Amino acid sequence: MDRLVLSDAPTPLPMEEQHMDIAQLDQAFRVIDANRNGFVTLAEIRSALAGREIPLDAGSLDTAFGELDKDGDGRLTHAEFSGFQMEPYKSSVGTTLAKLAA
Ligand SMILES: [Ca+2]
Ligand SMILES: [Ca+2]
Repeated sequence: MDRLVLSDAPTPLPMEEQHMDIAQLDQAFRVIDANRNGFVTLAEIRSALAGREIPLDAGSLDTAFGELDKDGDGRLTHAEFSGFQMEPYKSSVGTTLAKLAA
């Protein structure tokens, strides 16, 4: 078997704030997806926040969830969930959800 040479591995990206948000939301998705089926529901988000006693305006969450659920199946894929890193969702609830990664 040939040995892989990793001499041309890409250099890591600088740790900018934007990348931190993406990494945190990524981790938050895994925390929220309690049954690990690859989707997060509104109930899972509420449960995760309640479990950590993180306050979040329910109306803002409902609105953001509904708008990010592009196919309207009542659950967010990882791709749909990543919309929380963009405005206006980032300011309304995305930053709060990222706290679940801590
Ligand atoms: Ca789930
Ligand atoms: Ca969906």
